[in-house]
Amino acid sequence: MHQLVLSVPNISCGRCVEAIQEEVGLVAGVHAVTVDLATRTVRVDGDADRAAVVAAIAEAGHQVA
Ligand SMILES: [Cu+2]
Repeated sequence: MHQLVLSVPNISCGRCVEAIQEEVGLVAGVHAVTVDLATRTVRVDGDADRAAVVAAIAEAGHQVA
C-alpha cells in the first residue's frame, strides 16, 4: 500500500474538497482519498499512479503544487 501526499494550494472550501474527492476516487488503484482543507493537502492511499491522481485533481479544477 502506497501513500501519496500532494500539496494543492488553491483548495479553498468544502466544494473544492468534494470535487477532488470525487474525481480522485475514480482513479484506478485509489483506496481512500483524504482532502485536508486546513493544510491544503490531498492524501491518497492505494496503488494509484501519481500522474493519474494529478490529472484527476486537474479535472476537478485544481493544480498540484
Ligand atoms: Cu472551493
